[in-house]
Amino acid sequence: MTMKTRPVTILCLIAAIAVSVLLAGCAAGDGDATGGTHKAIIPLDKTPPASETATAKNEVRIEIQDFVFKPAEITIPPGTKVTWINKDEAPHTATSVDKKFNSGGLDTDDEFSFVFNDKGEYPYFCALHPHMKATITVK
Ligand SMILES: [Cu+2]
Repeated sequence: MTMKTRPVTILCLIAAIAVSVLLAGCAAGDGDATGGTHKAIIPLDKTPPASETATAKNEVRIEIQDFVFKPAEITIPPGTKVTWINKDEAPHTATSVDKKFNSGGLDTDDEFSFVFNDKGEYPYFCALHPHMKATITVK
């Protein structure tokens, strides 16, 4: 009796091991595939902000005070970063006539920066007080 039962027990063990190896192999393969695609996406999202800040060579500040951009007319070389700061109690914007830039509403002491890389004339105004006009010339 003992001689007949042993081969059956061994066959059962081999079958059980084979099934568990197959299941484990499939599960591990799925995990690697999804993990790999997630990692590949992350670096692409981080590249644009770094290149924007790296292009600024000089920096100019324009104060908005008493409903006037000071200075209202400036000439700068390409690659200059212009920062507007609102020194009034009232909110203002720095809004490009040609829609090249738009600060949105700036409250007291709020700042907005834009890097001018291309030569040209950039007239702008305050969207809240359209009589406030100024121009940046890049050459
Ligand atoms: Cu204004």
